[in-house]
Formats: sequence, C-alpha cells, structure tokens
Amino acid sequence: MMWFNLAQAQSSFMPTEGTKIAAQVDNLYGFLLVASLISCVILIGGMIFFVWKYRRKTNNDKTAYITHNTFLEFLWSFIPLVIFLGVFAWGWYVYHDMRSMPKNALEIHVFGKQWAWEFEYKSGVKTGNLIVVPVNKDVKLIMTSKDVLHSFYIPSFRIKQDVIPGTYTALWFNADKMGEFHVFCAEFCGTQHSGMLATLKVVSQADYDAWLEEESQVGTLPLAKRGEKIFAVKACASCHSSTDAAVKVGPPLFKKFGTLEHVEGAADVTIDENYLRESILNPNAKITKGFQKGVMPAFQGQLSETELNALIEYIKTLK
Ligand code: HEC
Ligand SMILES: [Cu+2]
Repeated sequence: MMWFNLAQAQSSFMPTEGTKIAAQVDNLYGFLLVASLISCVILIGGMIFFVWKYRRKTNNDKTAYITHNTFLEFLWSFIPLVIFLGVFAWGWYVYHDMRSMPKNALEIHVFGKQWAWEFEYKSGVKTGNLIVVPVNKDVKLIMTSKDVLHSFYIPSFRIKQDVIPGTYTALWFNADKMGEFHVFCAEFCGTQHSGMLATLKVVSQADYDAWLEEESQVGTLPLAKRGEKIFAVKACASCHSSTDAAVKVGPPLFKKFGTLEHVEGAADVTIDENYLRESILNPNAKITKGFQKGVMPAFQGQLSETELNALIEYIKTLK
C-alpha cells in the first residue's frame, strides 16, 4: 500500500476539478508548490549546513576572505530566471485560455445584488441563486451588479471575476462533469455577503432542455405557484423564512397573513393585501418593530402587477 497518494491528497485538499481549465490551473499550482518546497529545502538546508560547517571551532579561527564567485553567481541567477520565465509562459498560456471567450457559447446573464445572484436566460427564464447548464458545452456569463461590487466565484472551475455596477464583465467555462457546484461571492459586499451563495447544476443536454421548457411555463402556473417561483428568483428567501418562524435578516412570512404586526412609531397594523403590497414596493413606509430601515430593497418598478399579485397570493398560502 502506498502511504501517500497524490491524487487522493489533492482531492481532499482542493475542490473537484469541474473543467479542463481547472485541471490546468491545478497543474501549474502544483508545480509552483513543489518548486517552492524544493527551493526552500535547498536554501534553508544549505544555510543551516554552512552555518554548522563553518562555525568558529577555535578562538583563532579565521574566516577566509571571499568576495565573489562568478560561476556560482551566474548559476543562481540564470537557473531561477529560466524557471521564472517558464512559469510566466505557462501562466500566460492558461490565463489566455481562461480569458478568451468562446464563440457560439450558451450565453446567460448574471446579476449580482445584495445578497443574491440572479440569472436570466435568453428564452426569458429567470432564476435566483440557481444556475443550470448543460454538460460539455461552452457557457458564457455576462455579468453586472445592481448595487455594489461583487465577485462571481466557482471554486470547482477555478474561475473568478469581479461583478461591477454600470458595466459588463464576463466569464466562460465548459463543465465536463455533471453534478452540483458552489458559487460564492468573493468580494465583501455587506452584512449578508457570506450568505450570497448560488448552486450551479451541470446536467445532460436533454435534462437542460426539459428544465428550460418547464421553467418557461411559469406564466401558466396558478398565481400562488408563480409567486413561489418569484419569491425564489427575487431571493426574498435569503431574508425571509417561508417555512417556519425563524428570523433571518427580515421577519418570517410564515403564518403571517391576517395577523397583527407591530411597526415603528405607529399603531399595530393588520397584515392584509395592502400592507404586503406596500411592504414589498416601498419597504421603508412602515418598518417592522425590531428590524432596520433600508435593509430590504424596494421592489417598486421591478415587479409587474401580476408578479406582485402572485407574491401576495403565495404569502397568503404560507401556513
Ligand atoms: C436584504 C434582505 C431582504 C430582502 C431581499 C427582502 N426583504 Fe422583505 N424585509 C426585510 C427586512 C429587514 C424587513 C423588515 C424591515 C421593514 O419593514 O422594511 C422586511 C419586511 C418585509 C415585509 C413586512 C413583513 C412584516 O412582518 O411586517 C414583507 C411582506 C416583505 N419584507 C416581503 C418581501 C418580499 C416579497 C421580498 C422579495 C420580493 C423581500 N421582502 C425581500 C429584508 C428583506
Ligand atoms: Cu456580493
């Protein structure tokens, strides 16, 4: 039995390699790690060895007068130079692949916002914190932010890119393994930054087509079902619990409809359709007691009347 298995050590050390580029990045990283270890042993080992070898042995030990050694100096400059240039060329090669956007890729729009990821497919399908892509297909993400700086990071693909308000940035990948992968925000963007997570699902082309078709049917679902989708897409769920009374960033919406709510600086209000409407479109109008103003984004102008109805109908079913 081998006491050390490199492939095994690597897989417990690094996330799954989901693309060819990920494997290339890991090779370069592995080379740098091993080269650094070897240099470290040679340098520190050599230093300790010479300190010991040339230590003062008697009181009148004299140090030899050596000023330089052209051959040695040439070697220790030239060898690292060759290695560094090699690493540069290698890094350039991988980076070039990583940054050259493929033609005819499946393009998906990505929005970063405090604190969720939204995805928009060309067919009009929208998802929140969930991106589904077919396996072995070039996918290009066209990304922008609705508020502050975010960064789209898929550790398993070894790719990461800042997502900037007012401009587009892009990433591409070709996933060669099916499964679920993590997406993180890698730019500190506020209190819920660490909760700004999405799931990337790599599925077969057939499953992808079926999924897209099913999502396109959202408009024909009953209102409350549609509301459930919108609740997910708009990432309401990252701040509001819909299944229990847990307090997240915002108050839970479970079993809330028809109850009395305490609001800051006013008499209690009954949670009815109008209260929900106002709370969603203009959250600062009434602040729920115990919560902060300005945390919930205003959805005025971001939801159609039908979408708003669907959300309200959905909230009414939470019991
Ligand atoms: C970034 C976190 C965040 C997001 C996203 C968010 N909310 Fe809120 N929401 C809050 C906070 C905080 C409050 C309490 C303060 C207030 O009243 O504005 C609140 C209050 C509410 C209330 C009033 C609840 C009550 O008990 O008084 C409703 C209804 C509501 N949100 C619905 C939604 C819906 C629907 C969405 C998605 C379209 C959403 N929220 C998205 C944070 C959020
Ligand atoms: Cu972020």
